Amino acid sequence: TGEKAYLDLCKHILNTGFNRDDRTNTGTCSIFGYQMRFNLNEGFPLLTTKRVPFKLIASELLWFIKGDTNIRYLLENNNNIWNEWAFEKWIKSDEYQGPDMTNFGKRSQEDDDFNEAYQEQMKYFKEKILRDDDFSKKYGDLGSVYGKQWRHWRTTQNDTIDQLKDVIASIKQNPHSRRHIISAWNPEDIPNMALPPCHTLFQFYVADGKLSCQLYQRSGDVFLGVPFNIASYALLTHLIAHECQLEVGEFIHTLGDAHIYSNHFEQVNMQLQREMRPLPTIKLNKEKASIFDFELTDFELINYNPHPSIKAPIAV
Ligand code: DHF
Ligand code: TMP
Repeated sequence: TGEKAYLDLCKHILNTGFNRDDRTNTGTCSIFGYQMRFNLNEGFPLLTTKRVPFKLIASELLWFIKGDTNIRYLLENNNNIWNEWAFEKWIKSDEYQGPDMTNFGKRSQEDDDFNEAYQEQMKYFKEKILRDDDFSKKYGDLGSVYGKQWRHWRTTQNDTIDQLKDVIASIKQNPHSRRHIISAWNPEDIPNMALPPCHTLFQFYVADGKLSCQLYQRSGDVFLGVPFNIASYALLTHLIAHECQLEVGEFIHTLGDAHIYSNHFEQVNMQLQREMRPLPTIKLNKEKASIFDFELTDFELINYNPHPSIKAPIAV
């Protein structure tokens, strides 16, 4: 369990995975089907073998919980993790007049001159999202991604369903229900998303006064995305347990295609050589009853003393 489960996954992929091409043309080593368990009473599962930026995880989660899908909120919180997927929509639009940015993710890693031009366009894009309301509405929105499906799932009757609110109510009213499920996978809406949801479906379970959560993730970038996803769902479980006056149980992470990108092999091997340290703990502001009232300042991460961060390029 715990961080060891994550390091075991990395080793397992490197030892047994298939080398496969992928959508981003980066190449991956990949396996299909894997499960990790994190007992949330043994500490908060934020990796210690590299620094993982908790603030970015917390602000992304609050953005989902608000039902927001526009990167403006993330940028206001100095969170740049979703920029590339909004930027892509902008450079593909008729309004974009700058230098050719086709395939910017790969080209920016291989060509210094191109990277300089890309950084400049990205800086302009970010400033415009922050300052220009119309531009931000048009190009800051990632479409029907997580926040939309969690809080405003559209029905055939032209109503919306608030899955998050409904699940919290059902955990309170009928804790032993086997139907505490939230799905981000909306087949009809997939074409309207910047990226089809990677964390696809999750379920809650109550036993012995403890709340557990299991996530099915269809696709996992094990070096960059998965450490965020583990901490994000652990935090969500703490938040919902807090609101429902339950203790926390386990976070169970089930993965479909679990892959390490070929340009992350070196980083993973470096991380595998490091010793794990004790996990941090998390403290939530007790004055806030509802998860919908939480802000960044209501989380306190205690005793996080990780090894240094390890940089890696993200596949777009
Ligand atoms: N695409 C791919 N290829 N992999 C992903 O993990 C991914 N994740 C997305 C969107 N698209 C994706 C959303 N989540 C980072 C982490 C999570 C994430 C997006 C990006 C990331 O780059 N993490 C860096 C630090 C970033 C920073 O400090 O700004 C890291 O080292 O953990
Ligand atoms: P795909 O849509 O072709 O599967 O590409 C999505 C990539 O993003 C894949 O490498 C998985 C990764 N990813 C995560 O690992 N976690 C996340 O939360 C998100 C949004 C993406």
